Amino acid sequence: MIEVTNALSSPFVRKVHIVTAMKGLDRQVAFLHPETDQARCAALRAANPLQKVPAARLDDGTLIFDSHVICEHLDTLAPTPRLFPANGPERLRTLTLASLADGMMEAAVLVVYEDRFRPPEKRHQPWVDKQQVKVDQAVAYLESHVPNWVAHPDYGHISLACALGYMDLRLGGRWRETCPKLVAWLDRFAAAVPSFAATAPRVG
Ligand SMILES: N[C@@H](CCC(=O)N[C@@H](CS)C(=O)NCC(=O)O)C(=O)O
Repeated sequence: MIEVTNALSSPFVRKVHIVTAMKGLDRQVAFLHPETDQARCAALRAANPLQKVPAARLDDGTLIFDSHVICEHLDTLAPTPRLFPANGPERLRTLTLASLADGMMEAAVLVVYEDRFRPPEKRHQPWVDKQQVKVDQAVAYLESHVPNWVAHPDYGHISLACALGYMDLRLGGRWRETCPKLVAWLDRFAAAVPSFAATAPRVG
């Protein structure tokens, strides 16, 4: 059984949940619950020198991270649907979209952490604004380059959906005001991938 650190509102963990569901791997992947599996969860998280979630332990004890590596490994465990295209332009497109989405999530997480971990007198608004600009530029770019899929969404699309879901949760969904095409895209994604709704983040 592959063990994965869970977190109720992490968009990076959500990617792993969605890939697990799309690949039909629910019996091979166990998500450690942050409350009921507290000790195992903490140990697995601590085993990652970066102390971030998600991290995963494979059957043979191998520790792997981060969300990209875990998702790419899961993709090899069942043949369909193929979520990481083989080498070539398709793969580059998928990975670049996923990197853009990861960058949006990282910037948004930093905005959240500024509030959560820094005392009010030490907060530096220009730095927060700089992270927000990254998010704003990314959604503006995506609104004019709306990604598409042929047979089914792939890892890049999954990553983008999780990034937009996190903007809804933590940044008040403001991207929706300026990005009608992206809003429609997310609705299409949700209709194509039922595990997106099933993994809607809980505040925590
Ligand atoms: N590049 C990592 C990012 C993971 C990440 O930033 N996770 C956040 C939770 S959403 C975390 O563990 N933060 C704790 C920390 O930064 O110390 C991935 O794709 O898994």
